[in-house]
Amino acid sequence: MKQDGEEGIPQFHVATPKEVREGKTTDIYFVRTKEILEKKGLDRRVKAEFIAKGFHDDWPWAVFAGLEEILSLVKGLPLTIRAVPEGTIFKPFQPVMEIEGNYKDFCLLETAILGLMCQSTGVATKAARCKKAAEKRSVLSFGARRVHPLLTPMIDRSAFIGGCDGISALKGAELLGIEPTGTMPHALILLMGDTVEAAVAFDEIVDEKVARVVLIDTFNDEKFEAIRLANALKERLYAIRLDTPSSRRGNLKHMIEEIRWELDIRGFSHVKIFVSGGMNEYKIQQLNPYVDAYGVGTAISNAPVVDFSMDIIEIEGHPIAKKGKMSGSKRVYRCLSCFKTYVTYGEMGNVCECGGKLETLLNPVLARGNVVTALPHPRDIRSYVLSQLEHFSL
Ligand code: PCP
Repeated sequence: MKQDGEEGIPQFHVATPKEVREGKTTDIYFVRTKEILEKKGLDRRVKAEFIAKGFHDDWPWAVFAGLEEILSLVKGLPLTIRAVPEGTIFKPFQPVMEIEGNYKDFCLLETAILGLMCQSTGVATKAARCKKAAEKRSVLSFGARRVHPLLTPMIDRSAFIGGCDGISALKGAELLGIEPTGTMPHALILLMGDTVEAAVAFDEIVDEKVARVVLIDTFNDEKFEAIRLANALKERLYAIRLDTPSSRRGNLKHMIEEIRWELDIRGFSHVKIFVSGGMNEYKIQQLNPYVDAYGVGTAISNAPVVDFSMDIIEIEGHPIAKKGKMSGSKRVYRCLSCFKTYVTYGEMGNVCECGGKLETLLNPVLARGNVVTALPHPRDIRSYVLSQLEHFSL
């Protein structure tokens, strides 16, 4: 039987992990560079560092992500890497990773390493911004349908470590060791022919531990659907979800305020309000007074990437870097009290100008190809991000 990609057989247009490790996703100019250096016998030992000169939308900070996949890519190679822990909140011009080794041993992997870092850091940062904006309210990542399915597990992991309280797709949840979270699609209500009928069927059939969150914008006015539903499911109704199409949204905040009022005066103050469709950190801040949870798709899964660059900063032990770049192998310290960050050339004491204790952030993760750092569970990375978020504003 003909395989995917054989003449006339459609295929997924992706590289395999093996091809990525072989450098098959590299930019051609690195292949030519390697050939020239080899023909000229220029096998140089270098240090190269990864920084971002700025972030999209003037985000003041970003959440570093992608390290575990990078270690999976380079493990076993004669390289030594220092990096900040995954989930570290960092600022522009602050090194997040440094590779040391013979340039020829990793030059065909620069493209892939940057790809792993740039996309997941963008997604994790947007997730953290939405979580920061939502304060104590839940933020669920519903963006699997907006990206190439072979990437959804990475997108979901980045959204989760960035701060999302849950994700909707199966594989991502499996990788994270959590239950996938979801409500119900419009399709169920259309096929059942009525919102309340669909809710009752959901309540009859779906596992008790799944919160009864019912979509109310398929057919009729959301306020009257909410009242009908609450009267039908009473205490079993956990929340209503509004995914109202933009053509009908008008003033969404007022609509939700009205629904909240109508539910409360009828004794249904236990029913929570869940909103999805076009949500991002700015819309979340506007709707917070009346909303208990958010479903965010595109804004997180298709977050702008963080434009990291990898630049040589040392050749054969001598500091050297291109124009616009500071040479030399650096140290990164952060104060555990005021969260001020210092980037230095050489060691500095462990006391911040505020008197707080300094921690080093850029620490060994790979030593001559061996992973020398514990890989925290995504849940712990998420807790690390949430603990830092308290010290950073949007
Ligand atoms: C989508 C789905 C996601 C929403 C939109 C993500 O709704 O419910 O929660 O939206 P965003 O990408 O704009 O943030 P529909 O496309 O109406 O799908 P369904 O009927 O399956 O809920």
